[in-house]
Amino acid sequence: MSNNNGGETGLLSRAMRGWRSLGDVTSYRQENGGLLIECDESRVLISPITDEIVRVRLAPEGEFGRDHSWAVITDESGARPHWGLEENGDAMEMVTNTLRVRISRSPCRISFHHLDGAVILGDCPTRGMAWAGDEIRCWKQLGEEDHFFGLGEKGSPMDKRGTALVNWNHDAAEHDPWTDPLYQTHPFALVLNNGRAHGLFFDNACRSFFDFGKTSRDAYCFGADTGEMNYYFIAGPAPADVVQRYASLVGAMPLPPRWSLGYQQCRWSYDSAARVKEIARQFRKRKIPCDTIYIDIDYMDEFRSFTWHPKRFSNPRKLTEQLTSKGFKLVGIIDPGIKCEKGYSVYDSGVAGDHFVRAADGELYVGKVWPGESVWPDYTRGATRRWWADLYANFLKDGVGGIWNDMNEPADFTFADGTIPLTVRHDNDGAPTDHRAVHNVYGMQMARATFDGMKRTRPKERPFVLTRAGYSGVQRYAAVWTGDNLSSWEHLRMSVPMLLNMSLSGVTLCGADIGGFRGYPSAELFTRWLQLGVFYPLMRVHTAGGKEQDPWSFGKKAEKHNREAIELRYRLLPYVYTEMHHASRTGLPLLRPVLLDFPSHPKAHRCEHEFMFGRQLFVAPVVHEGATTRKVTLPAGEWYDFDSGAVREGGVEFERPVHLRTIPIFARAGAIIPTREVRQYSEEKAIKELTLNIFPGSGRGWFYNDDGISYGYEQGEFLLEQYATGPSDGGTSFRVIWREGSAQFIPKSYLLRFAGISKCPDAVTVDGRPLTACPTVGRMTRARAGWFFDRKQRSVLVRVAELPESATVEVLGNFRK
Ligand code: MIG
Repeated sequence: MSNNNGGETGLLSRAMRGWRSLGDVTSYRQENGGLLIECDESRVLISPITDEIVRVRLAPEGEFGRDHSWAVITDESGARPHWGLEENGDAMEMVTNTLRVRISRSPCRISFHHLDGAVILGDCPTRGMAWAGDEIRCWKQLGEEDHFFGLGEKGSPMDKRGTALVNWNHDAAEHDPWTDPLYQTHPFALVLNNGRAHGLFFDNACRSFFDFGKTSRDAYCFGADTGEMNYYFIAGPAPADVVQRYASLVGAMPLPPRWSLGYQQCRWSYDSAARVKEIARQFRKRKIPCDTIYIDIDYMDEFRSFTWHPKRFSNPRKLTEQLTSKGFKLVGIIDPGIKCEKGYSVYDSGVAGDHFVRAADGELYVGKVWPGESVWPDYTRGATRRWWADLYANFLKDGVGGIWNDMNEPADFTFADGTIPLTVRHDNDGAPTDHRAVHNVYGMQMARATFDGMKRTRPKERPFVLTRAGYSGVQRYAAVWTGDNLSSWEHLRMSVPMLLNMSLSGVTLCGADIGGFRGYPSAELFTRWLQLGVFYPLMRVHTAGGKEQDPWSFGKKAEKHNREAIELRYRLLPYVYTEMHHASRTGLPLLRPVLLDFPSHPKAHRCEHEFMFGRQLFVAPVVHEGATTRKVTLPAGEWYDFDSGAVREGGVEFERPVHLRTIPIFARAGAIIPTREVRQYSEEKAIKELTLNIFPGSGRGWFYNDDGISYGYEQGEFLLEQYATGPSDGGTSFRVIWREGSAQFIPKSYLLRFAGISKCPDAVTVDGRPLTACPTVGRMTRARAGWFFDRKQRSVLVRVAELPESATVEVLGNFRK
């Protein structure tokens, strides 16, 4: 389906007539921690935010508008870095501790340099920043080796060089890999040039675009229909520096509840309480782990948000109680389009509080979505967000565990462009404006109100919100799924670069509909997609239509493979949770394109169907139908097959044979990966025995644990351990480097699994004291402590009941020769 919003690729070629570029510098002065530059009537404000982040604003007619951002978290302290001004003839330079910002005077052009003068990013000398009426643009020089990533939710390919993209949140119900725009707007680009990175964040929520050298060979361009030319330059040089610094501006994902990292089952729709209970029963009966079941719009009473169907869901509280007793969370969909109907309490209280958007003539705007004639809350208004948040108080009493916000671009079936009219009025946080200025933040502000509502109702629990639309920073409030994909191999493949770029753009908790939303997957496609989905931060199956898409819907053999894939996710859950905790603190994602950890990898910009999962694992999912092998090139260094422990050299392509059950996963040399026994849901039992999978080589590992749901971790109720491993004089050693937090989250015992050992060791010691060698795993498991050599698995298992801080375990022998 084509749409009116997308694909305006002639943006640059359309004559430059009417465009004015910034002229000569006429005066300048320091102001508010920045440099205010005048070029006749135009003004530019350049403000270092930190030593590595510089903000640029342009006021073509000299008047800056209100300084307001939906994305950037303001630093309350207002602390600004120190910088100096150097003037030399035709330019002046603002110098921070790490950057030089050069402003040439005639004409006024801005470029960013390393301290030694080497240029990182410069305005295009001819055009620079320009405007025509309300439209604004900025042209940058395009380097031959510049490659572009980020941009949030975009189709293929991963590298955006040579493409032009539009940002306009859109209900792209039938998209393909080339459809643009989709549901979200993240005007953030990570630029990679020969292993060095910098970033650019264009914080303008209006309809905007990026043209990464599609129209011009030596320039790239970004701009917007209206709003301010307001961008942030973010220095690297490592891609991870850029991602972390971007997160410092727009916020990182807060630590989600652990249950949301388990397996999630969704469909449009499980349309009665009986059906939901039956699905739950099947999962437990078939021993397929699952944490979450979703209910789609049909649970409502005629699509009225916050209601239940009186017959099919006559006793929601009883339903959620039954689900809770089996360890399931129920997530319910809530749409923004409110049925226009007197007597419906949400409509009535919304009208009373003047919460719905109005047309330019002051009348309520009435459009059309699922409930028929509908009105839309103005989430850009503080009072409306509070009203919306409070609506959850009652709803959540029925025991719903999480909220799914859909249709919040917002989608409106009335017009061909799929959204509400641009002339509709919004409060815009106290600066009334029309829809065009806030369209791209509508969904994010809905998610924000939902998050606040959950938090207000259950102040002790971390909310789980899933949203379709969003803008930069949406990760502060919600997880994101990529909308209505298709059950095809092409869409399975497309999801990888899409989610990798979303992850670079700050959206850590993201996923695509596993199995595909429209259409029906073959058994093979479904299994392969589920296997890929093990590594989606949000692992959710979703579909629409007549056929079931449950893990058991494709026959016995497929069910077995599907169960194995889901079980793998549950085994990896301690690792996933640890890495998500790390992400919440650093802004670095769980799902990582190769370029993030290996920027110098010669093909980093083209590795789009393989990725790092957390800091330690490389995954090469099978993405082709009927595959019997998977071509893999690992990044430089030594790697170990996660299952067999076999060593693999990086940098050389090889073919890994694959069966239908195979998921090619490789661990870094020296990786330490915490895993646990399979459970039917994330909180079924506390970890009894934590397995640490230790791979040959020198490296570190981490384990994070807490109660999985509360904010207790902010008060010290958590455990964080760091380990190290490496070759030692007599063999291999493992050590607990430090342990932080509270003893209650320490596992009852640890199983250290030293992989890649093909000869029986001479001895295993803990702090120099020898442990008992056990003839079988069973014996070892029964003993409090001991070790066992598993010849077949080529590993040494070491069981210890206690692992005190700074304890050292050594596996002694000449076994790696
Ligand atoms: O107009 O609620 O993307 O996940 O199942 C379709 C029904 C509305 C679109 C969502 C999809 C959901 C469906 N919704």
